[in-house]
Amino acid sequence: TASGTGSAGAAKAPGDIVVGFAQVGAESGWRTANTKDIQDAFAASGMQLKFSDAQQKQENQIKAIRSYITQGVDVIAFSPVVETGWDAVLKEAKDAGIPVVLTDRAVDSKDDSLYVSFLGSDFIKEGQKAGQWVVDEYKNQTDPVKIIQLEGTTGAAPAIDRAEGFADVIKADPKFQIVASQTGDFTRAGGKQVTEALLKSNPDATLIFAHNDDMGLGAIEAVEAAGKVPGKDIKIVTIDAVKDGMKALSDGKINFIVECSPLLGKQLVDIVKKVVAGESVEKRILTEETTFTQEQATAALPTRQY
Ligand code: GYE
Repeated sequence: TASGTGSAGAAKAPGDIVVGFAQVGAESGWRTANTKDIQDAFAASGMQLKFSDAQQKQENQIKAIRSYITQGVDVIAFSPVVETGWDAVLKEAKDAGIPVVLTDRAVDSKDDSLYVSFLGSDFIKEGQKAGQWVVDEYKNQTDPVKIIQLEGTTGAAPAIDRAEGFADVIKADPKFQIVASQTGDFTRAGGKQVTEALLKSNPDATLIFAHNDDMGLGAIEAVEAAGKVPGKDIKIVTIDAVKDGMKALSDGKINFIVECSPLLGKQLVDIVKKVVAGESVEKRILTEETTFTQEQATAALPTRQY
């Protein structure tokens, strides 16, 4: 039970509730779907949403949060671009009596009274699921499996946790070797550029683990430019399951995708309503997710929302 900072007492009409949302950026298909879902859910709720895009820069997000504090919004929600460095600004929000809800990404802070709730995925589990697919896929191979890892934004919860979960599972067999690991910043351009360079220095790599679909899609271009066949010569495992990723999976260019749902809007609206009404909310709310093989992607594509 984490609430209590909400303005309890006379119920506020939805139209009088103002929420400030500080988004990470527009770096990926996942992020675009997440932004749209949040904006749609708030529009449907009748509440007022102030929205800012930090272009993947923490300083911009801190500025946005400070401006929401100055404007005296009822609730601040944000998806922290990186895990650390939030204590000061979150303390300012707390001192101003404005509850903060974390969506999608976690903060690394000793003081968990700085936010009322954290809604999002279990990124460690996602990395483990990707690792488990790799272990199963190569169960009959004894030769080393040389892996290139495309990391998400340095210092971001999903980059840290997905790497950790993946490493946890593959370490059971020393034949799995991560021969290179570098950030592609969760973007398609970043994934392409890093893969180009890493394929040159590691021509014997046969597997790419990308922390999101967009970097995997960039990697496909680099693999093809190197004269190799993505999905065959170089297998690719990614996380997200946005439409472009699912298409590439169905086309055989990606081999496996772990789902991470960007559809957090409705749940965020519910949390905000409760917080404003002074009701208690769960400190940690997990989203439900699955995984997709190539066949499953083909079956799911026609009805995929994002
Ligand atoms: O996987 C990636 C996006 O934080 C879960 O951020 C999110 C990640 C997502 O850029 O595509």
